[in-house]
Amino acid sequence: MITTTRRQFMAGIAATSGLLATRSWAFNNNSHHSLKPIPVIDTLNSAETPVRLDLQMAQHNFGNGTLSDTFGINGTYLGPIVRVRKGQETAFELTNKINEPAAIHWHGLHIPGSLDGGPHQALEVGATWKPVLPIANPASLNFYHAHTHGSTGYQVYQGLAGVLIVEDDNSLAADLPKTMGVDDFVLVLQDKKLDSTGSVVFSPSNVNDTLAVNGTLAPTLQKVAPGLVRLRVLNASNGAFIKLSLSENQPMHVIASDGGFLTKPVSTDFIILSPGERYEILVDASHPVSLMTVRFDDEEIIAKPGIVDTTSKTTPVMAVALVPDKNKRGFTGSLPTNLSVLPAAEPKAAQRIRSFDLSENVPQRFSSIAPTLGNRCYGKNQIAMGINGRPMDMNFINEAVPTGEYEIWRVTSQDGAHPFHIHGCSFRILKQMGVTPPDYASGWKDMIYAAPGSVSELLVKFDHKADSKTPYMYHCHILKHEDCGMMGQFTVEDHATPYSAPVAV
Ligand SMILES: [Cu+2]
Repeated sequence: MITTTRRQFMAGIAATSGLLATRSWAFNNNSHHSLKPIPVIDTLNSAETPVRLDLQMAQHNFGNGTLSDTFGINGTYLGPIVRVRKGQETAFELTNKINEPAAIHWHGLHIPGSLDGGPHQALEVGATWKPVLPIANPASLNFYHAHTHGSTGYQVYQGLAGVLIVEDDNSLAADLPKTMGVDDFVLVLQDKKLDSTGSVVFSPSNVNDTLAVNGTLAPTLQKVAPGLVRLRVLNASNGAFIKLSLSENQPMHVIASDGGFLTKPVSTDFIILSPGERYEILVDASHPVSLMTVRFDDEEIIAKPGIVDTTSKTTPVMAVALVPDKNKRGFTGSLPTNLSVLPAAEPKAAQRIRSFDLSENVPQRFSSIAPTLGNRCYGKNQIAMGINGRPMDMNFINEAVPTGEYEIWRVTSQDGAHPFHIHGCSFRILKQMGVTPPDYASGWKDMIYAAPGSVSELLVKFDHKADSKTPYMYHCHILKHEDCGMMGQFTVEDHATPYSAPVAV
């Protein structure tokens, strides 16, 4: 839920006095009249249950003074940050007050398929869903969002998305910045298209140059407590890959990936977040520093072993200056040495290998039935996309997986870089595009990129069940690809006979 107060806006302007001489991209490219802080998203604490989430029609001001038609969850755009505790059962109450069916999925949570909120669980208009979620994840940044068959891209873009933070004993005791809006910031990044009147409009096919952070277009300046600042970053874009770095290439310290803390901070010049990915980073804001963002679409990025190539494009689309303010009291500690204990990712533990080949085309016989499957494609002459030759079919189970057994999932792509996501689990990346992943991607993940001509492998185990009525999904997280059928379904059951549908040719 987003609300930008006049007080926050004025604070941003006040912070500029005396700082205009600072050499940073943000200051050189914006008049002080346009300086905008990062909006703080309201937090709902699971101590007050049920956690009520109302999906509603709205109009939202993205910070440019124009109202845009949106969907919001409790507010005018996006939903509140929901904070839950590991080990607690948390009751939710979701009501669909928009004008079309909508499913809400808990991306990242390890919960049974019956609670997962996938496309089989769309809420009809006016309906209420009361799931009680047993929180099993370690401390992590998760992403609840629309997952409605054929409409995921549209509904997420309109605002049906939010952050769910799991805390556990380790995270609560950790010596880390924890004061929201002072030394700890949630950043929900999304690219947006503006029409000639300044309204944000749905843009199904393209990736756009304007980035919104927490529902505000291109914030430019945030006052922070001097010292280490924690940024919890979610790329909630429909299709944009986002590279984050600091203005003078200072190191950023990655402390957590999709599924939780790394073992220790990993220092890096930059990170890349595909749509759906999350990272938490610590940034030294003892002195002003700007967070730079460069965006790529799936055709602009060039896969090279292990990582997408960022040399092809370097112009930032947004820079947010983090400016220390002595009046803000925040974290005074130093970089932690240990964050968590992760088990070794042991490929030998795997009992089988499954393969997933992602493609923007499917064989002719599936192209002809594609219009009956409820998938929605946006590209010119685009009829169906698929995995292993098959477009998403709500009535077809692609894989059957036994509970509690390690497997290697091998992910390849025939065209473009596809960020692959699996429901109901966290996994470990063994190989990303042929080589060991960057250290910051060595911990718990639920996203991996696949690119043509390379093999990516992950080690995964499912601890919860999903039957054929509410199976789990695996899919490309470029939402126009997911909506067009680049998705499949799998069940997880005790002692299941492992099954993979044959690759369709
Ligand atoms: Cu894709």
